[in-house]
Amino acid sequence: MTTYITTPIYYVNAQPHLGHAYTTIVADTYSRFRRLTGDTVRFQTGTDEHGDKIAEAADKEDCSPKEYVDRISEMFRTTWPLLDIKPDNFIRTTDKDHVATVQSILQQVYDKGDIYFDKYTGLYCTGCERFLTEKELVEGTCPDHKTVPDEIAEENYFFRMSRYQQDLIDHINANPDFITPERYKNEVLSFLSEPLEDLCISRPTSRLTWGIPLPFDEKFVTYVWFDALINYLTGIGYPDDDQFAGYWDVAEHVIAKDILKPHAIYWPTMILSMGLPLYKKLHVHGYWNVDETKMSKSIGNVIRPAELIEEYGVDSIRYFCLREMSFGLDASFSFDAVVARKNSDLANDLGNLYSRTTAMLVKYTDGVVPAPVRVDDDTVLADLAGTVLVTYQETMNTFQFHRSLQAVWELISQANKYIVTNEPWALVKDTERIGRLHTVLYNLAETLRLLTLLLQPVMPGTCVKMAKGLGLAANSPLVTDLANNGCWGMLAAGTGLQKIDALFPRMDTKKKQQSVKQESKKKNKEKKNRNKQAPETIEGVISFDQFQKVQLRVAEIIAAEPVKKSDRLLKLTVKAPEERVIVAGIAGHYQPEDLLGMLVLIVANLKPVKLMGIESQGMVLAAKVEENGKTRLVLSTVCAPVPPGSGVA
Ligand code: ME8
Repeated sequence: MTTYITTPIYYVNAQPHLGHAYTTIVADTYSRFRRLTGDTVRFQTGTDEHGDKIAEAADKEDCSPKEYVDRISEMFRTTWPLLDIKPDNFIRTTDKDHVATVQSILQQVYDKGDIYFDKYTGLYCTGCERFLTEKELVEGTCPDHKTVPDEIAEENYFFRMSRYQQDLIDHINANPDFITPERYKNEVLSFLSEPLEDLCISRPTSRLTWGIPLPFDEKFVTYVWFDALINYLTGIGYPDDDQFAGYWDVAEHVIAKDILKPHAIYWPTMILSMGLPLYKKLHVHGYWNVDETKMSKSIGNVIRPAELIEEYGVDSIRYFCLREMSFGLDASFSFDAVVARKNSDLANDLGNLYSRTTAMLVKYTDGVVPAPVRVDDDTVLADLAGTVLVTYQETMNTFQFHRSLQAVWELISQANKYIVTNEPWALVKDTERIGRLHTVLYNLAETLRLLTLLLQPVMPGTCVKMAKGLGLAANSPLVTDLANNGCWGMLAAGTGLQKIDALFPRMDTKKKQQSVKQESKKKNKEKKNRNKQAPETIEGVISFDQFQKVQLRVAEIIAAEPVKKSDRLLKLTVKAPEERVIVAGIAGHYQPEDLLGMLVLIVANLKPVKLMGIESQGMVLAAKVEENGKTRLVLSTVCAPVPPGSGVA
């Protein structure tokens, strides 16, 4: 099979930030995953270099647009290898062949009668590089750039987008996976339920010269979106290249929701006018926010990928991005969240499993993978690996990367438990149980091999190390061929291990504190301003390590009832994800029936205690408000639905 995956081509009016990095990591991960399954893959990214924004940015820097775009485009190009992102093609809209193809498409669409000349007055947002409708404005400003759009009246060329409105609606309805996640498909259909206006596709040279000249009127240049979207075709050799059709048939675009309309409406109608089949899929993700605001160059709250990599390492950042964001929803960036993921998921769970297993293999079987004995008696890891492999592939194919990683971590966590339950250190002391020891060690080594295979797309560098430690070449089919080796039992007994360094040394939280000092200083200041009564110092300070021992989870309340003879306690049955009972002192604050279905935060690893004869297995968190000498409790909850049992970072 063939895969063609693209990112947006980024504007070169500023340097790359984590938002750009995220989309490009997603496309890179997907392309690596499809390669694991045996596909021929083409992955394209690039830079969008024409238009008002770029001309303005060059002007500010006192250089020609060409000098300016060359410099910033290079910054994008050189950032991607730092993140282990390997595109097959990096396209620039100033490339000669792109310019020629845009002009020939414009001529074709014009000749067909789909472009006409007219007068137009509209509200133009330079940040978005497009006219906004009144409906899109929030209190008179662009919702993304928080600026008042300019009213512009001029004569221009228009593309008859409206002509293709019904065809597009029909296509979306007939192909439920055309735009995913579903919320974005619904957004587009809702937009299309109103008559579509035609699209202004030119700018007079009196206002802007930095663009591709219209082939049929040299007094105009092409509107930047009409130019930019065509990159998806020119990058694969449209129209003449032999490889074009093979890639175009399977084209998948990844974008964030800011550019949904150009991709889900302008682009398909342009393609329909050209007489080409529509792209296969549009994958839309949410925003990375900092302090609840979209990370954006115009707001200035950006996180630079290069700085993150230096501090935390490439693979920790790739993992963090994919694990922390539920594709389609917004996510919050914080340095603390990166450190927590690194220390807990990578150093503790994965790193420890790897180092414990390889250390035991070195100690108990001279660093050689033993042959399993009585395999049929012990299929716990093999069975779980089977289900994880299915979930992993389904979710990777549907861009639910956080779920793929959750599934892989189930296997890691089960394998860590497997070590504790099977006590290899005891087995080795008993000559009659050496066969059992060999089975246990084989199962653990095979789990590591499968983990190396499954984590390749997300953490390629780490997987090279993991493969090496298992005595396998980085390109061994055992760790790079999911189609043939994505099943249990492929690691050959007799494989000799090699020594490698720890995969993820725990993050020194002090060091991290230094580097994020500025951020926390700022936060502290804000906190103080918010609550003047907040104490200056906090008593009973605990370390980050101590805090990490507290397991916080999201739990769904599935039953609630008063506790007999108590006017303070309620007995709650929660799913977290296992069912458990928690006795909570919230009777005066909530009616039992109001609690059903609520997603609350609980401390999951408290030692059980008996309250009024009922064993309470945990504690529910609530805000404690002191008002007029009385205490009011308000349960802490999450602001969007999440599966019960989700961890709290
Ligand atoms: O729109 N969170 O370029 P652009 C997540 N040139 N993703 C983010 C993000 C954030 N806070 N900020 C940016 C353009 N992105 C056009 C595209 S395509 C034919 C032309 C990512 O530089 C995300 O992928 O403004 C978003 O869609 C893209 O950068 C916008 O990049």
